[in-house]
Amino acid sequence: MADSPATDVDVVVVGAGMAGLFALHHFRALGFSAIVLEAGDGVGGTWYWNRYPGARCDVPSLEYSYGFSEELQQEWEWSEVFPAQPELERYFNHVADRFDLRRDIRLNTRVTSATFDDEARTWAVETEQGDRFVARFVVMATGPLSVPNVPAIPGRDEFRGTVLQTSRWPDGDLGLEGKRIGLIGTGSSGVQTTPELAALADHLYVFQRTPTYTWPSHNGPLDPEVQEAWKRDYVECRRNQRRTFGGVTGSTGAIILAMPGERAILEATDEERLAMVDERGFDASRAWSDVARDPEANELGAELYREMVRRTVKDPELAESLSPRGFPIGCKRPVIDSSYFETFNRDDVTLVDLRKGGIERITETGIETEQGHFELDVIVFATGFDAMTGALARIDVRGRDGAPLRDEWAAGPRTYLGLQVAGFPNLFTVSGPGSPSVLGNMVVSSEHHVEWIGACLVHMRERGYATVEPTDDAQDAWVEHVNEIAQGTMFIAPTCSSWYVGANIPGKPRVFMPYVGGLPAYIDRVEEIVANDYEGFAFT
Ligand code: N01
Repeated sequence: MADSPATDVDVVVVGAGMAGLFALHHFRALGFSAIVLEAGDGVGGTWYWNRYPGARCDVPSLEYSYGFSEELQQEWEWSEVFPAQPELERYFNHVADRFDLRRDIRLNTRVTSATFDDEARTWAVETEQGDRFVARFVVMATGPLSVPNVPAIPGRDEFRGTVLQTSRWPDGDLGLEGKRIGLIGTGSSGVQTTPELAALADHLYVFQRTPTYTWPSHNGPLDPEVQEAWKRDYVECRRNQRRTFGGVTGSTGAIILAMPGERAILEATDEERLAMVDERGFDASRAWSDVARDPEANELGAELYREMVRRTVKDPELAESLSPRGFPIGCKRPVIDSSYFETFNRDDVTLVDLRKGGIERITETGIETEQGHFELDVIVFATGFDAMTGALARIDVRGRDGAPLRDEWAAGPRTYLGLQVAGFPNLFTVSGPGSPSVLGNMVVSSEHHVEWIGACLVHMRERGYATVEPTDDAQDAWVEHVNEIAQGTMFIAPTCSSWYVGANIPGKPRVFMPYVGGLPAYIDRVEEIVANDYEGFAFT
C-alpha cells in the first residue's frame, strides 16, 4: 500500500453476522489482516439475536448458505426447506470454527465511533469498552435489520412481569409455559412467533395495529434428492442465484410464492378468480400478471387474499379484523408463516384489534388500551427494526474533515451502489442502502459485496493507491437512479408505509432505501463500472 501508514490491522470489520464472517475469511485469503468487532457474545448476527420461538428464515436453506467454499457446501447438511434459527446459528458457528475465524473476532465489543484521519489516511475505530483500532479500511457489516425498534409506549418500565423483544431474545428456558402473554406487532417476527407462543401460553393476546399479508411457507423436511442435486453442481446453482432477481432460484423444493402468472386478474371473471382461490389458496392473490403493477388489479388480488382469511378464520368478525385493507400487496416485505391464521381459531388466543382502540400505556400488570385493560405476565415486543440505516446511525462515523455521516444522511441515505459514501474514503458498507440487499437473498448479496470489496482492495494494493471513495457526481446519479426505478412499484404507493421507506421510525426521512432493479441488473452494472476502470470512484 502507498505510504504504509502505521495501523493495527488492514481492515476492521464491524459485525460477525453472515457478511462479517465471510469478510474475515475472504480478506485473510487475499493477504490482508483483519479483525471483526461484534457487539453480541456469539457469531451469526441476525441468527444470534433473533432466537424467539418460531424464528425461521424465509429463504430456503440451500439458497441461504455460502457459496465461497465447495468443501463447506459438500459437508453441511440442511434438514428443512426453510431453516429455523437454531440450525442457522449452528451453521454460522460451524463456519467460524471450520475457517478458524474466532481468533480474529472480538465478541462483546460494541463499536461507538469510526473517525477518518485525513493526514494519515487511516480510520480509528473505538468501542464501548474503550478499545481503539487503527486500520486502513473499515467494512460495516452491521446488517440492515439489526437495531430493534422499541416503541415509546408510556409505562414500559412499570410492568412487573417479563418484557421481551423478539430481536433480543435471551437464550435458555424463559418459563413462558402457562403464562398470559401479550404480543405487540404482527410483522414477520410477530406472525412467526404467534403459533409458538400460543402453544406455550395460558392465553395469548396479539395486539395488532395493522393486519398483515402473510403466505403459508409449506415448510417441511428437505428432500435428500434435492440436496444431492445441489451438491452435484453447486457452481451452477450459485451462478443461477446471481442471475435471478432476488437471488433465490426456487429449485430447492420450496413452494415459492406464486410468481406473476400469465393471466391478468382484471380480465378474469369473478368465477375464475374464486376458482383460483380454490386451487391455490392464499397464493391466488398474487397469481396474476397485473397484481404487482396495477393498483386496481392489486386490490382485486387483495380481495382474494381476504377471501382466504375468511375461509380460514372461523369467526367472521375476527376474520375481518385480520384482513389487510387500504394498502397494496407487495408494499411491505411478504411474510411467510406456519398456521398463523389458524392459530386465531384457538380459544386461548385473542386478537386485540388496535384500530378499535389503541394502546394507551403499559401498567404494572399489563397493557391499558382504549378498549380496556389486559392482565399479562409477559409482554413481547415484535415491533421491528430501525432498518438499513439504524446501525450506522448509532455509530459516530466521521469522514473527511470530521464530517458526520449522520449529517450526510439527515435527509435519507446516499451511497454509490450501496457500497461507499462520498466523503468517507476507505469505508465500505455491505448490503448498504442503494443496493438490492433486503429485497433478496442476503447471503448472495453479502457474498457479492464482500468479494467486490476484496477485489477493490487488491486493485488498490497493486496500484499503490491509499484511498478510494465515490465522486459526488457518481453518487448523485446512483441515488437518482435508485429513486427512479422504484417509481410505479407498490413499495412507494401513497398508501404504503413500511420500514423500506423508514415509515416505522418516528422522524425518519421517508425515502425508499433499497435498489429495486434486481440482482442481475445490479451485478451487471457493478461489473461494468469495474471494467470501466472503477468509473465513479476516485483513488488517491
Ligand atoms: O418488523 P415489522 P418484523 N404499537 O416492522 C408493529 C425481517 N424478518 O421484525 O404495521 C403497536 O415488519 C407494527 O405495526 P404497524 C423481514 O425482512 C424476517 O416483524 O407499524 N404495534 C408491525 O405490525 C421483515 O420484514 C423474518 O402498524 C406496533 C410490527 O410491530 C423484517 O425483518 C423474520 C408499534 C413490526 O413489524 C421486519 O419484521 C422476522 C406500536 N407502538 C423478520 N410499533 C424471516 O426470515 C410497531 N408496531 C421470516
